[in-house]
Amino acid sequence: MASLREWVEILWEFLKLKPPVQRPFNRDTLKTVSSEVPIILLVGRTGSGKSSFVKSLTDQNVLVFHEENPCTMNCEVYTVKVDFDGTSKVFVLIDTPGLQGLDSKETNLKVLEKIAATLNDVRDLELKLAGAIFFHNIAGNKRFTSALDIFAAMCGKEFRDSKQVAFLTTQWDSISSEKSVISKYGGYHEEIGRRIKNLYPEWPVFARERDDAASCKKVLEHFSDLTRSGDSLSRFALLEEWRSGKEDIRETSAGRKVLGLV
Ligand SMILES: Nc1nc2c(ncn2[C@@H]2O[C@H](COP(=O)(O)OP(=O)(O)O)[C@@H](O)[C@H]2O)c(=O)[nH]1
Ligand SMILES: [Mg+2]
Repeated sequence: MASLREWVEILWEFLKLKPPVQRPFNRDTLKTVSSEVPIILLVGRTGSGKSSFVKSLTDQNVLVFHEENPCTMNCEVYTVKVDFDGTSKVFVLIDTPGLQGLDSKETNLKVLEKIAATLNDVRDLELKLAGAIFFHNIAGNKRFTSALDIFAAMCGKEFRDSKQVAFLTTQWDSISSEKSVISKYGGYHEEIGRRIKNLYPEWPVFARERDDAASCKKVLEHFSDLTRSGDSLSRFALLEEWRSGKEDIRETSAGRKVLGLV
């Protein structure tokens, strides 16, 4: 007969083995969405805070990066409800697998493939892409240009040169325990802002001081204010090029950027 302690251990093992709550397939989530709901693509290196951004806005089970779970290898589609001064607004966020350095060609191509396939579902269901956010973890690798170049190629000139793209720096709290870290590190924040403005003058630059919902809302507010005219997805280069190139990701501008061909 097992002792109480052994029973507790058996129960604990059982709980640990319990599979996480199944989320609907991305396409099933998208089928529930009306065409008015802004859909936003989240892109950046692994560990840049994409999944945490979603997690701070929802009770759903969101996989965030840690040692046992190094990276999400699939796009995940989430519907989130955000409250703006008493009015709630629904957004769809597409969490994507992390881009890697330029030497991880195969991984980066896989990431592009997953993004193209998910956006193709969005297009099939006649939904529109309201925008894309590029994430940069300021406490991590300061050189973000390779992932940013891949992202820029993915968007294509027309989409990229619009206000539909935002640049978001994250995890300011991890470099300082002081309150109001942005004001302390404001110099660096402004420097990034200047660099981005030189490259892509239309993009707003936001900062997440800490992993909270308020900083996510500020960013999403930008997209909810945009008047979405026309079919923005047809201007998103990765999807258009992928479709016209018989679904060969290597033939897209972003694929060629990953392969070092441009
Ligand atoms: N201190 C701090 N940690 C954060 C913040 N945002 C994310 N993290 C942590 O950074 C790690 C990577 O975040 P994750 O969202 O999984 O990155 P992803 O790979 O881009 O999806 C996780 O361990 C998070 O808990 C933040 O604003 N502050
Ligand atoms: Mg993630």
